[in-house]
Amino acid sequence: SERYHAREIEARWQQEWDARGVFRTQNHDARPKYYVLEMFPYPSGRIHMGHVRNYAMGDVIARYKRAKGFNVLHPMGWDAFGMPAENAAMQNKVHPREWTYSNIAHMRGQLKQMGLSIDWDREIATCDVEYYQQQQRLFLDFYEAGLVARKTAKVNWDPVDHTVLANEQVIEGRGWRSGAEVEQRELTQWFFRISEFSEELLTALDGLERWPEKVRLMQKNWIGRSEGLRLRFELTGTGPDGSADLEVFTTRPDTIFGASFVAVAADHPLALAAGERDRKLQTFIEECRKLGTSAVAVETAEKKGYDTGLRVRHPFDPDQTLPVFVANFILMDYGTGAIFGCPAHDPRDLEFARAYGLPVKPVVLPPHADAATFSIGDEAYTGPGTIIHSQFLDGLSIEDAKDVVAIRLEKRTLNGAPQAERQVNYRLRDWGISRQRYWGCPIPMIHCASCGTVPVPARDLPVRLPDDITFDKPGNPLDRHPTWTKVACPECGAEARRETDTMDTFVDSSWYFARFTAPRAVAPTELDAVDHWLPVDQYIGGVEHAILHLLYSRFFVRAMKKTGHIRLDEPFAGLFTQGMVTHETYKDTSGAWLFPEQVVDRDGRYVHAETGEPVTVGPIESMSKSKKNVVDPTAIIAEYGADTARWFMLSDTPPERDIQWTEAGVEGAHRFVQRIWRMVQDSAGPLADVSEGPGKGADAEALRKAMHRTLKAVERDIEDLGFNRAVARVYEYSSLLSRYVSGGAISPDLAPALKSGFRFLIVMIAPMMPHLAEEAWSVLGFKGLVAETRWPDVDPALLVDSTVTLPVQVNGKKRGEITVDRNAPSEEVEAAALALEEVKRYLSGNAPKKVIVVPQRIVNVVA
Ligand code: ANZ
Ligand code: ZN
Repeated sequence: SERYHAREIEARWQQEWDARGVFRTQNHDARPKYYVLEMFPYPSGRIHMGHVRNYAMGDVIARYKRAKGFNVLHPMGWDAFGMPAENAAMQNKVHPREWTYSNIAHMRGQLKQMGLSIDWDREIATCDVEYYQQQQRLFLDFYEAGLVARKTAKVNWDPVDHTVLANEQVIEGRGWRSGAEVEQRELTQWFFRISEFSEELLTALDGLERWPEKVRLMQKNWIGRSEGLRLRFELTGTGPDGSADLEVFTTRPDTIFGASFVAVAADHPLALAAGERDRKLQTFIEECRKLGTSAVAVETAEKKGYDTGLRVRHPFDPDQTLPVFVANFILMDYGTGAIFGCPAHDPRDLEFARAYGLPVKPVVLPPHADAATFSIGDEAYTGPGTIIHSQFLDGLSIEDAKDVVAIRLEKRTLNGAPQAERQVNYRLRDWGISRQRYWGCPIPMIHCASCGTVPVPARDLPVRLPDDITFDKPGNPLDRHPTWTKVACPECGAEARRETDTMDTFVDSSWYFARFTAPRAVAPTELDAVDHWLPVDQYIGGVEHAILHLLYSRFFVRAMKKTGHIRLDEPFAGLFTQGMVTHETYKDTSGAWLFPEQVVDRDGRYVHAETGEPVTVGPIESMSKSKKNVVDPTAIIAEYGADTARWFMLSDTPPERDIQWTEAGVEGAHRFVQRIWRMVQDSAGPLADVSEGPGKGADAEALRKAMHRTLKAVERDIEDLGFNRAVARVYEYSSLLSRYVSGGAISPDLAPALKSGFRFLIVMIAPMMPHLAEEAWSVLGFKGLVAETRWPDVDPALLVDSTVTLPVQVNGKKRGEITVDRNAPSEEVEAAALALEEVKRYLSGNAPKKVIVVPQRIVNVVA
């Protein structure tokens, strides 16, 4: 028989689907809806194996749900704004727009080669003016609704590139591109007030039952709700800023008797005022600023402090005073920017206390520990326990002690106000969306000398990105545009200046899933469409987006609801985070990385393909350009076909785990394609004029059972996203089929059942290997397209075993088993039990006293 020519065949079916508009989705349709979405790609230039895995999974679900009778929405778009386009512009003198759109064109072609069942009519790119114009509308509506704020904030500033850097772009204190030492700068920026929704974003997590527990937990921690106390310490004198007290935030007021110092952030007003008088402190403050304020930087840096010489009184022991430090591990924008330190029960405080020789006094006794001997070594004790060494708190639990301290201090007055106040605190900060970059969505605001900041009137949208920009100088090209920045103030008409900041690209990806429901609407959404389709039933993507992207999207939907663009709260009902694609790494004798195609296996040893020198095999790691352990999907598709690549991606490894790409694995998948193809070809002739039917005889019955059981199991596996299990069942089922085909000699009794058997096989492989499925479908003479065929109904009668296996007991002890027809009459069951060798032995020739048959359960022989 003829080999399967994937390239040709796949291209043909892709054209056919396209021509017939099989995957075009109407918003109005009587069938129930199903929205499946994979996180849209960044148009970097070419697709990578991670995309292949992600889109293969989504496509299985989309095709399966379509076969199950759903009206499926499965769209694709491009997360098209962002820094790399500008980098390309600087390096290769190509316009960011041109670079982006040509990448999109190339990648669209690559994705089409994968044979994805996508409604390409709904394609959007976030850099299309039709898209970002609606995003500007949303911004204005959010502004109107009080969800936008303009505030100053600290940012990482790259003094060479003249740009703000995200925390991830600062590597060991230096700009990732320029290598310059990053400065902390105060900039006035635009913010979305996501913190308005902190509580709601937290509590609604409980309702997201089809989200991985891990992701919900990550979001919870990111939002970081804590119940604590704002508590004021009295200064022994007047502070350098004229203050009489210092307010700290604590979640552990129960540890107040273990306090041995107080510390403030480098930018705390008290620190700044004290720094005015103390050059050394000034230098220390500057050092702290360089360290940066990202949580990671603060967490990992060595704890350092500077004693201001100021002292505060302990609230319950006025004779005891505590030193006030400026410390590098205190964040200004959390709580009050000041703490009391309890080294015995906080690791950071302990590290600090050891460095500065401060007392470490335990006040929480672990269960079963002895108060007389308990002391703190290298590790702070943060577990549960009972309060000790704490006067009126002694013997209380941590929770009760927190309450007692709060109640006492709430009642007490210090400098005319209660000394303490309870407070719920969130770690979640407002979302700074300003980027000093060109290739992003312009923020539709205008700065007027007399009117202040004025929104661009809706009728003047879009604020288009100008095309004529230059990258010859560092910084934001929009800033130095001679005409674009000049605009008449919408309020007073005087010459004013456009906002030149553009939006963080996370904004673009926070509502694209809503836009897909009416991608050409002249408003951000069409209410009917967005209400019909959302929430996304199944969202699939990388776990690297588990926090920010998902949280921002959840915020956006709420903000869109508040501004009348949507009527629900949660965008994604089901979420799945897939694992990475990994590969072995290789190095040559000089220690340089090698691409997999530069390495060959020579008699079980890896050598360099050209030089023949030995190659060291390194660890298996996520595919990455830097280690060269990448395999190009296009090359794989060209060699083996998309179906093989898809099948391999779905086989063996559970989708949430990392999958290792291997040559052997791909070849295995490819052999399976060929095997199915051969089987189909061998049977096509003999089955040409056969109509489907139950067939006759035991083989036909066994086959029918296998068909329905496999179908049922594959259904369940796909619904549970257990693609690897579905694949394993198809393997098993196809080898069963191949036994019946055995080179084309098919018995007439079996033929009608076998024809159905093939139909089932094809339907089941279609979500994973859609091209092979179509080809086999047509070769075997089935009508229409598999892509338009309903998933068969499982016949429940065929799922039940017609035989049952029963234990046989003699005098209450199990002595053997019999397998009988499920509905066999009792006499028949009894006879079978008595015929067992074991049973005969116990009866030793005598007739049994009694035989009790419990149908379909057990046989008991009384000897
Ligand atoms: C005293 C104390 C004793 C604390 C103890 C902890 C353990 P969460 O739970 O994450 O909200 N803190 C408060 N403001 C801070 C700031 N701006 N920068 C750095 N740390 C700050 O953390 C609350 C705890 O973190 C607070 O409770 C405070 O230290 C510290 F045995 O107060 B605690
Ligand atoms: Zn004005």
